[in-house]
Amino acid sequence: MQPIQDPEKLKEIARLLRIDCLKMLHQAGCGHTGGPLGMMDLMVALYFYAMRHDPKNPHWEDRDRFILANGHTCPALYVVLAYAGYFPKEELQHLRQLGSPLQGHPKRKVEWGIEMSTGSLGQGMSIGNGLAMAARLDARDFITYSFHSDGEAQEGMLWEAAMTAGYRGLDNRIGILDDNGIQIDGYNKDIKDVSPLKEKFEAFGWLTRSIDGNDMEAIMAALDWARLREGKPKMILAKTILGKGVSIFENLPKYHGVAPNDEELAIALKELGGL
Ligand SMILES: Cc1ncc(C[n+]2csc(CCOP(=O)(O)OP(=O)(O)O)c2C)c(N)n1
Repeated sequence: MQPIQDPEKLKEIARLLRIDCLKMLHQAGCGHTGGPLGMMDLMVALYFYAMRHDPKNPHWEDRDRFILANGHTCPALYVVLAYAGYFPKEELQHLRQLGSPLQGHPKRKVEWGIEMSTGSLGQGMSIGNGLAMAARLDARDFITYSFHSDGEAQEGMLWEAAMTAGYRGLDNRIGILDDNGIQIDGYNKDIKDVSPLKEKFEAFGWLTRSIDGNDMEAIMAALDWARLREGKPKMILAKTILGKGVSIFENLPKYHGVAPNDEELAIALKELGGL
């Protein structure tokens, strides 16, 4: 796919995909709303600006790989993949239905752009390392991106793998961590504060960059930075707002894992200009 260079176009795609995401969740009657809305700007920048991929050739050996380690936020991944053309948009209506490939957590289906089954938090970092090491062994120049969350950063497994990536200097590896301060049971600071993430990743051998993860220009600059730096894995620490774009969801832990009801959907669509 040709990268979209205009941040205004990317912002518009993010707005449209927030609407698709909410409609899909409303139709399903269950699923995660807050995380996907918060990370949508990052996902749009990844798939329409930064990553090398071709929806018409999903098995392309040299495609960049994307692993959604915080698998519960897959509604964001599904709308991005449908918009990119990996599968028909109508399939979004079948989210979480029996028999649909679009389950509540990603199930691997490379033809549809879903690189790996995820959902058990912490595993995605190791999967990313494996792909990055395979690229090295095969002398391929694809980049492996993995997406993480602050709640996930409470998992020990994430840190074991982060240590490996640093130790091996996996510079073909880019992480993005959605730091929205919220997890399933409330605010991280009231449960187990994972800060300072920057110092922790740096101590484990990563280069880091902290950004506002809802600022499209900042996201694009950070992805450029990450692609150009050599010698170490790179982690983009993105502060986002859970539920971004819909005032009644923003920053409220309740919306970590519930779908919008009729009334909430109406308010959300009005605010996002989706009516
Ligand atoms: C190993 C593991 N333990 C527990 C869970 C249950 N779980 C699902 S989402 C979640 C909270 C994750 O926090 P975060 O991703 O920061 O939440 P969000 O930003 O999406 O609100 C938990 C504990 C899980 N998926 N995997």
